[in-house]
Parts: sequence; structure tokens; C-alpha cells
Amino acid sequence: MIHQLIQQKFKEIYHTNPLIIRSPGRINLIGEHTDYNDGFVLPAAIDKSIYLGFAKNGSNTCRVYSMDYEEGQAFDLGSLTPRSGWINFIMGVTDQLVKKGYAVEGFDCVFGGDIPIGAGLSSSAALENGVGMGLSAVFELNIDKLELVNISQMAEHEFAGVKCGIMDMFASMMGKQGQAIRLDCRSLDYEYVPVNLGDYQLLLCDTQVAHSLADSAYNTRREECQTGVEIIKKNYPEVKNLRDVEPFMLEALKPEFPGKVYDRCHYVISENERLLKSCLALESGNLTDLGKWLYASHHGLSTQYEVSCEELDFLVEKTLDMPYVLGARMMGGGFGGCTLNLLEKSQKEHFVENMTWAYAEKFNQPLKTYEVRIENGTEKISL
Ligand code: GAF
Repeated sequence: MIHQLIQQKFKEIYHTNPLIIRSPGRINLIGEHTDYNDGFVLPAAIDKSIYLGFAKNGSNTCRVYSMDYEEGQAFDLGSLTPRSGWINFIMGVTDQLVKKGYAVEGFDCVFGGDIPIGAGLSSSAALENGVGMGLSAVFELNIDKLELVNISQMAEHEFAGVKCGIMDMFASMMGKQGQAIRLDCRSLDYEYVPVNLGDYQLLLCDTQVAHSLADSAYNTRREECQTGVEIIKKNYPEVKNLRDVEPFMLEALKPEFPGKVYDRCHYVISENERLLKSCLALESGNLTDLGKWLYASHHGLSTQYEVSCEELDFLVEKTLDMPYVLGARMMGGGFGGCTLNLLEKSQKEHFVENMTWAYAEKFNQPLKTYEVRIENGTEKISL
């Protein structure tokens, strides 16, 4: 068990017993690039997690060891400025806590886990949430979960330089076994939606690529959406964000949008509608409809929002002639990472074999597949 390895390593390096946190990655059923547009998302925490051990060390220095990178780094609470690599996520959260006036002192930490890195399963949000909850527990700060989610998001903005929405950290923190979270990213109202798939299951296909333009393109998409909102607002002052835009408003102003802005806005507005319909489909057990919305979501992400890539498109298209697959789409920010597939359980092996073979033939790259269970969010665990 990973948490036992963490405990062992902690004792070996720091000669004391840690408090242990488990913080999971996430999937998102549908509702992509809608979170920063005040829209809806439908994510869930998964059974792949980061485990973190923490203890105070009575100094002003924070010492952190990554089991996965087999590397230790340290920083002082008085000099919290961004570096590169994994330490940024830990420094970023510590920095937010300090800025908010929480009484954080020097600590020791060991972390490691089984969330595939760079696969779009939000290992960074899991790490940030784990650090927030761990430090809150060790220093008895009593920070509530929603505040921790905000802290993680700000850490990502300020230390990782990605102006991400709130979905990843929210899903990782608030997840509940067997349920997806239907989150309104404007009000942060949320409800749990049971994911009962009967004879069907979810399976992820990992392209194992992470194209380098992902971060810059993410920030550009945000700006394009904002440009759209500014234009629409002039005619419809009640509009605060794309969430408030009705399709007729977009059509009426179509000639006024520069470049790709119309397409970007059209995608976001349609994706919000697809999400609401997907929730109904899930609630009524109509998985065939759910599958259709997944395919439609991918089509929009690929052709209108343009955040897919050759590898993701290939994997989704490949499933179109597999009658036992109800739906598939790219998941997360895009430009690599995983596709989410909804398929008949009995065909899983056949599916994996076919996809692996086809992917290797086309890209000369291995394909990894992951079965995921929907699990609880970030939590303290006892050993
Ligand atoms: C990334 C971001 F971090 C999320 O906030 C979200 O925007 C997602 O891309 C796209 O839906 O995971």
C-alpha cells in the first residue's frame, strides 16, 4: 500500500511518524472548458490518489521529498517565489496560506502516488489539495474544504501560471464514492449524481502525449471567451458570462466576433446544454443518450474549441465502429492526456486489445488504459 511506503520513508528521513492524507485525481464525465465560463461541470474523484505524510519540524524551513521523482527539495517560509517542477504546487499552497494569515510554520513532507502524471487526471490539483488539508491538520488551522479548494486554485494561478477554473480541485476535494458532482461553477452550488452504469463501464485511454502548447492555449481560450462576452454585453447588458448567453444572442451578433471567437462561444454554450441533458440521461439510466452527448462534446472540443489533437481524435474516431462503445471523448484541458470511453463491460478486453494495437500501429507509441472507480475526495487517513 502506498501510504505505508510513505510512512516508512518519512520515518527513515525525518525520524518521526507523519499524519497521512489521501488526495485523489479526477475524471470529468462532461462539461469541458465550461468551469471558467461560470458554467456547469460533471466530474468525479477517482481511486487513483496522491498520499502525503506531514509533521511540524519546529523550524522556518519546509522539507519535501517526492517518492516518484526520488528527489528532496527545501524552501524557507520567508522566500516563497515560484521555481519549476513539482515543488511549485507545494510552495504555491504554502504561499497562499501565509498570505491569508494562517499560522504556518516549518514542516516536513513525503508524497507519492499512483495518479499517472501528465495524463489529464489532475495530479496537480490532488497534490495542492493534499498539501492544504495536511497543513491545516498539522497546524490545527481548521480550514474548511471550500476554502482549501480556493487556495489550491490560487496556487495554480500564481505558482504554475495556468489560469485554471475550479473544477479539478473541487472534484478532488469534494468527491463521493459512486457519485459524480454536478457543480454550478458560478454559485458553487453542487449536487451528487449517482453513476449507475449497469452492464457498462468507464475506461480511460491515455495517449501518453502532452503537447507543449497546452498551457498557453488554455489561457488564450479563456481570453477568447472573455472577448466574446464583452461583445455580447454591449447588446445584452444582463450578460455577465457565457453562462448567461442564449443561442439567439450569439447568432444575432455573429458578424461582430473576430477570428475564432464565435466558434469558441458556440462550443461553450452548447456544452452547457449537453451537460444538463447528460445529467437527465444519467438519472434516467439512458446511457445511449449519454454516449451521444459524449461524442458531441468531443466533436465540439475538436472542431470548434480546437483543444484536441491527432492522438485524441484518432482514439475517439476508432470507437465509432465499435457497437459496444456508447460514447467517447477527450477529457480535461486537451492537447494530450486521456479519452473517456463508455463501453459494455463484457467487451473490455476486446476493446483494450483493439485500441492498443491500433494506437501502436498509427503512432508507434504505447497506449495505456485505466479502469477507474469513483471514490471519496481528499481525506485524512488513519494507519
Ligand atoms: C483543466 C483545468 F484545470 C480545469 O479548470 C478545466 O478548465 C479543464 O481543463 C477543462 O474543462 O483541467
